Amino acid sequence: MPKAERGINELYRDDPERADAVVFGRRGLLKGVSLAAMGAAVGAAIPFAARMPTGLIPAALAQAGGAAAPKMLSMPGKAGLVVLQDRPLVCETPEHMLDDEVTPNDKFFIRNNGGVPDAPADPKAWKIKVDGEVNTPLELNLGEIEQRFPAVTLKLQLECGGNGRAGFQPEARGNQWSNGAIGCAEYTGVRLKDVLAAAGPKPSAVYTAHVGADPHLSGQAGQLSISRGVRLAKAMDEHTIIALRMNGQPLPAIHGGPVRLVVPGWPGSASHKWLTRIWIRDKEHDGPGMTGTSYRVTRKPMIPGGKVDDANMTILESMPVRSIITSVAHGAELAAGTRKLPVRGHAWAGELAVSQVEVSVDYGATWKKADLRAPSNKFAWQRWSTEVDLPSDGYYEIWAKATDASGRAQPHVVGNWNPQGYGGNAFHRVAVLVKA
Ligand SMILES: Nc1nc2c(c(=O)[nH]1)N[C@H]1C(S)=C(S)[C@@H](COP(=O)(O)O)O[C@H]1N2
Ligand SMILES: [Mo]
Repeated sequence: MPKAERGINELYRDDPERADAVVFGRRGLLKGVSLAAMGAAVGAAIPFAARMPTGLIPAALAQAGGAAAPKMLSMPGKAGLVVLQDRPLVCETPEHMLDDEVTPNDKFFIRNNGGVPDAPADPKAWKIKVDGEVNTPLELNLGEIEQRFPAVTLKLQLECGGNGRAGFQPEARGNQWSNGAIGCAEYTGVRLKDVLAAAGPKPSAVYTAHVGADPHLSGQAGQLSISRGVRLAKAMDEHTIIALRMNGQPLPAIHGGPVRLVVPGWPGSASHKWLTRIWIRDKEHDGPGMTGTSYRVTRKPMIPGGKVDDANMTILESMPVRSIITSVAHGAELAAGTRKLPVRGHAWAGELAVSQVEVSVDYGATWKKADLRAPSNKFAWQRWSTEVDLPSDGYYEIWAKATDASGRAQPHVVGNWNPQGYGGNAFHRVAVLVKA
């Protein structure tokens, strides 16, 4: 076993041969001493060891990771999320805490790039400006917005563009999210398209630019911590909303209260919090988070860790297909003799619907099709469920694989390497131990 202070992923990155030697005993077929060594490492016999690809890091070891136990969030109104960063505050929801059909406010992940603005004394007086390439620039407070435009309530997935980043090899820059930078809450607000229609986009209008009230970490006034935008067509989608409520409550301050955008299916960074201005532009927006390698993926694959060719980078729009297992926690211990295990979770695929979810307990040698529900509205995640057979006691990994409506499935390992690690959507793997 590697020393606890050195994570197995780190060891694989720095010295893959030694890592293999530590985990597998030697390269080659998993048998004899190597198998016994790995079984000891994961704490049990591995019934499907013969089907385990050589070089695969057992999930139990991979996610045991580094030295320190994860730091848990302690904040009124929030559950014990895993803190990835304090300043700005970035917190991930462990996958098994995402089992609810609709993600409650307390369990929703947090991704700030700057500070949190002071809560307004009178939320209804909070103003939003719409200007730029429009015939009638608007400045409306939230009271006026609610009065003037029809209300809409939708369940919408909000996923950070970097969700799954921890799977990139070599490591990609940024917060090392597992799969928990996702939530699907029920938001209430007005359609952005109704507000934009009232302003009257000019023929020159092609892109939005989003501005919010969160202070930059440098303390410099006027500097934006992030300002992204989307193509006008996405802004005009009827599921893109200006949200004032989350799960029936006034939008919590940490999630952008009193008002934010929700631009579902695209990187969460487009869903601007503490919204104060929508600037309509006659070209692609170039604010912080729009340029260089930010929120960009490759057109053609690049050499992992290699030199970036700017011309090969393109803005990430629809998020890729992903599924998570939410009914059983990673590292769960099940009673000896457990032979059937109900498994369920959620799946989503950016702009697309999910067409199929499959589950494997034998390292992908065989797959079982899960029951998959239709989304309650477009851009809501989809519930899947099934039951798996565990032929004996021992160590298992449950793998989930979703396929989107275009036929594209999640890969075994993260591909499409890009410098900031977007779109990493490898299978979610959960280790369980049926205690002998
Ligand atoms: N004003 C503002 N809006 C923002 C951000 C931010 O830092 N400032 N972070 C963005 C990013 S990167 C994500 S993933 C989502 C996260 O929303 P949440 O904190 O409600 O989960 O908010 C987006 N909106
Ligand atoms: Mo994000």
